[in-house]
Amino acid sequence: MKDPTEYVITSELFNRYEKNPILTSAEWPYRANAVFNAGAVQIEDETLLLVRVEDMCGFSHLTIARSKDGKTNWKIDDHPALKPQPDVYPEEIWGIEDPRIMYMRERGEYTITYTAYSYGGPLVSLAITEDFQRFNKIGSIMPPEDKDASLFPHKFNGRWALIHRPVPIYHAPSGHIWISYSPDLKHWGDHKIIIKARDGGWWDANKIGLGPPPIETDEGWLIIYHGAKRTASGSIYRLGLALLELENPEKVLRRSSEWVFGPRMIYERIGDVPGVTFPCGAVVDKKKNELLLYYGAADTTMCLAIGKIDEILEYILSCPKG
Ligand code: BMA
Repeated sequence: MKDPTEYVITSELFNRYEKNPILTSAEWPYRANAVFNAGAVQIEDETLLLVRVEDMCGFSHLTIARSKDGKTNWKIDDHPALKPQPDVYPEEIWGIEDPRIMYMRERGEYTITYTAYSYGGPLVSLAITEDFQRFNKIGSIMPPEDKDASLFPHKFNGRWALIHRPVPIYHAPSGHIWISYSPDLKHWGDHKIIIKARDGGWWDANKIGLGPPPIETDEGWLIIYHGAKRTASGSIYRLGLALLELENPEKVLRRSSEWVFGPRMIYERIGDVPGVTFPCGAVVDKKKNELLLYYGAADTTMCLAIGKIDEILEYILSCPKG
């Protein structure tokens, strides 16, 4: 039998870092089952990952790892930055997962939207920090079932905007990408679907969700989203692209028909949940024209893939109108 890595398609827009995985539970400073689905942000000369760590009870918390080049020599905190606090936030009873980090220019603060795993199912929670040392948990902002959420970095017509993925009871399990608005980051309304899951045999049929937070480019907001295609042996989590209008992110300018990244390597195909590539964070290095995509592989390790920003934009601009 051939090694599945021999089937790697070389024309993918994102190239895997040759030393993947970049973080595993083996080098964690304390006992952990898996480290994956990290949020990412560049702060001055340092890349900060807020890593989802699954403990040996099955619950997740979030711990910081830092690196100068975003690839090697990760300094991992020996304690969680954010942990479930079900006594104060009952919705965190079964853990907190999958953070997306956004710097809010006007406020000079970072927002962290994450999944709180409540009795009623996963929901969207928000925490705010200036320095990644002290965190102000705002609490839940969307009821279950809802996840894959990120804020935009500024207001639109006086309101903050949130991308998220509620799961409806009709046609379940399914879910489209929605946008909602708030005057104060607490009260949300004006909910609208912006990107629909496709149907039938598509790679992004039935269930899609935002990957990293929206990335501001000259052409529009670049959206990297996942599609979960159901198969006889579980779902395959692959990634596609969309482009939203800068002034009005409800307007989808382009959307890729094909996926641009998906599980191929052994570390993406074998793990606690096989066949999963799941990014919650990306860092743009404008000088190098690079987009560093940080993704969880098989719900087990943290990996990195790198794309050229101009190639990614050229590709999405060649895709069908949204
Ligand atoms: C999604 C999320 C992710 C996870 C993925 C694959 O629904 O819960 O945290 O990586 O499933 O298990």
